[in-house]
Amino acid sequence: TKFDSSHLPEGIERTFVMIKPDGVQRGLVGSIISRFEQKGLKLVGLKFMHASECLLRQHYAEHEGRPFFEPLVKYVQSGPVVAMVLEGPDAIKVGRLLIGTTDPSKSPPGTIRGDLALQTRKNLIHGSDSSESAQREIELWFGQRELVGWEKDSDKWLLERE
Ligand code: IDP
Repeated sequence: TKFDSSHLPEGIERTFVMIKPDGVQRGLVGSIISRFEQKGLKLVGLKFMHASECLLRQHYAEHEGRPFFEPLVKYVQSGPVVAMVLEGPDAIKVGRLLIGTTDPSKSPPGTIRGDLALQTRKNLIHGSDSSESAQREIELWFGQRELVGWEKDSDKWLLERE
């Protein structure tokens, strides 16, 4: 596959996160990215784009046929989004924890959805839910040259490596 994660150190994962159009329209891009940055996850890909219908249908393929599928594709296509890839220990699980539960009204304070959103229909953000979906989504949204591996100096204060 295009993005084999075997080159990553043991326990280090990459996850795909997307700030949906409501996050962009509400001016929350900076504060949402900050939460991941402050947690210590490392940005290895970042772009601002208007996702095509075709891309979104593939991205949400597992929901095809559900009643919310068409409105969902329309919502995420209604304006530009911010797509990113974040790397770190347990990045997929950690990313989901920071994001919170699908329904923001049930998502605890301290989570992105719990603090900043009210309803499932406009829940601000997407994050991969498994290593399979992370791999699939990163390959779908990013080209190989758009991902940048780099050494983050502060990792020595965040990661126990020995
Ligand atoms: P997740 O984003 O928390 O992983 P999923 O179940 O994968 O949640 O659903 C994908 C997206 O579809 C949700 O983030 C939300 O925008 C939308 N969605 C899910 N369930 C519903 C629903 O019951 N009504 C409306 N939209 C929904």
